[in-house]
Amino acid sequence: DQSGLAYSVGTTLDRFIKLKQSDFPFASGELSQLLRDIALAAKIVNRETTRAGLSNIGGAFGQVNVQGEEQQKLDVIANIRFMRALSKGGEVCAIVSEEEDSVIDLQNSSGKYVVAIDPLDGSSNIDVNISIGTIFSIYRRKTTVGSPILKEDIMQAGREQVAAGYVLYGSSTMLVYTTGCGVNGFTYENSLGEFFLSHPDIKAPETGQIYSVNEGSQLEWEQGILDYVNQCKREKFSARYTGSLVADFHRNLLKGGIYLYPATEKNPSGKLRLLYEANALAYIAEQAGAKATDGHQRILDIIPTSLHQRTPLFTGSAKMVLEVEKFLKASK
Ligand code: AHM
Ligand code: MG
Repeated sequence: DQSGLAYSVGTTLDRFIKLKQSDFPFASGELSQLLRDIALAAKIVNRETTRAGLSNIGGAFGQVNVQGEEQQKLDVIANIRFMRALSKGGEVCAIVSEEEDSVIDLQNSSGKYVVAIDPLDGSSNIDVNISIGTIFSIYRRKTTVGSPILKEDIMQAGREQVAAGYVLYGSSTMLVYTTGCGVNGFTYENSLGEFFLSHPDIKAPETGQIYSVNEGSQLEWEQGILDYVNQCKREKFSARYTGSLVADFHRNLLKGGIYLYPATEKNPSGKLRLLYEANALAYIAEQAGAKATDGHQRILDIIPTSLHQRTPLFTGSAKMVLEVEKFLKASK
């Protein structure tokens, strides 16, 4: 990486993106611009998030989204902000969002990219001041630029992603992303309004001592999950679960650990959505040397069949993910 000399901890996100553009041999700068558009929307959502308690925009909006869940006001706001950023930029031709029933075809004749996004994940945490996140995946469209959007542009396997990332609105706000050349994390400096490189080339520990799962669903788990979690307990691992996927994923990525959302009676295919939750995190996990599977196969190899498709998700330190797969197999 020839640009390696030109950036270091403290480099701004803008500068980093520019320097990294040379990683794409045919890049015309559109992907870079798209990443900048996302970063700008993230700053706006960060602003709305930090003052949510004050301006009375937290709380249920009274509407129900596609999955039948209560939509929070901030979800709606975040969705609007990201939609606006993605549609105004000109690089994107179609958007899939957790908050929208169907594909948004931007009718943008020059847009090369398709974006799948969960604008504000972990929304049950908004009102109680716990971390929330944005998750995004970027794909190159399959069909010719300028032609109508087809199913094959949208229903791409996760391994086709050209970039993916998340924003964690936590004790600090961070943007973590990959374009397939490792994972880098940027921390937001409020007073300057900039993201700065704080976590260059993130590598997940090979194993860890944290497991993150909603144990309230234990009676609904299949035997293999129960066996694995009992094993974690015998090894005296710590249980850590915020109910915000991005926060739980981020912690385990840095410290070593595993996040599990298995199939349950209520959600026989798990709860999380393949297109705009699992795929992005799976790509980041793999780029950091971690793993992500549905218990049997790589998340990135799943060919989606519907927009809001769900999948079980096991992601985190490589050895731990392999271990849970072993337990699942053994219990069959
Ligand atoms: P959301 O998209 O409605 O916010 O749901 C996704 C969230 C994840 O962030 C989190 O890991 C999970 O749902 C928690 O679900 P549960 O409350 O069933 O444990
Ligand atoms: Mg979500």
